[in-house]
Amino acid sequence: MKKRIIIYCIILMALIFVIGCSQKSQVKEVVAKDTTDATKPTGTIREIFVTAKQFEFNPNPIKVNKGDRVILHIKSLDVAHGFRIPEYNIDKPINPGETTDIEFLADKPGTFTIYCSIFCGEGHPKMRAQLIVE
Ligand SMILES: [Cu+2]
Repeated sequence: MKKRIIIYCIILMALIFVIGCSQKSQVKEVVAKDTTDATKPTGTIREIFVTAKQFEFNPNPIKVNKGDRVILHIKSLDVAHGFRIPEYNIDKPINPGETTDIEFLADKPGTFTIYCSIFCGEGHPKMRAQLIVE
């Protein structure tokens, strides 16, 4: 008699266990949709060594791909210059004898003018280069 009750209990527990396991998860898969127009980072780090001298930047143009994380190492070969790209909110002095690092995400495609922002001599107003983000 006692044995039968124990067997029933075991069967009942096994039944509860099987039912519990067969319940399917009702969690729906959520597909994330990108609703922004912002350029996604490509994950590429583009390191470029740039020199500044009266009255040019090298290389020119500086070419990167849209979405690249760009790291510029800029060195002046003569006097103090500035490195300015208004559309990217970049404006840094380039002091002679040291390397200035500028890092940014190239999230805006297009051709942008790079200006020297520190007076460096008579050719200063014409000291320009181009950044091409494609
Ligand atoms: Cu200048």
